[in-house]
Amino acid sequence: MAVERTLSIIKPDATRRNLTGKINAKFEDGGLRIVAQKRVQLSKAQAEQFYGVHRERPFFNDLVSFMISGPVVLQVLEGENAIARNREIMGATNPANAAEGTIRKEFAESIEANSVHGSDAPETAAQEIAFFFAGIELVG
Ligand code: RTP
Ligand code: MG
Repeated sequence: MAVERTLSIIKPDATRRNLTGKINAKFEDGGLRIVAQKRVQLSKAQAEQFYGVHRERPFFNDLVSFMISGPVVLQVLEGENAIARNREIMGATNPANAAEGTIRKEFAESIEANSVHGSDAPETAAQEIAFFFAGIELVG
């Protein structure tokens, strides 16, 4: 297994409820290292571009509105098999289907307000990290 990096976002429903530390503990306890982290307010244009792959989906406008409804925490997580590992720690997109002990099972409010984002493949991880972070901000 290779050491990978993945882009994580703690979403506005979670920052609003002050859950950043509890979510970070799940990542660290799960074997991932937070190698970069910053709290920002996304603009509408940034959220639309980030979720551009979903532009034609019926939930796109709601998703963009939700993602700019408050601050998010952008993170780069590093570890063995980090992309898949992170998605295991997050749990299924819909919290109703998420396994016990996962972030979404414990914290998500709905299929949309589901507390975290994680990249889904090596190519998207590299793109998403480069979208939000400069190389100098990544300290392994
Ligand atoms: P993410 O990209 O945020 O890590 O989540 P994911 O891969 O598990 O889910 P994806 O299919 O990529 O969807 C992106 C985000 O859109 C919202 N969503 N809403 N209302 C709906 O039916 C619906 N479906 C998806 C969620 O916030 C989801 O994480
Ligand atoms: Mg996704």
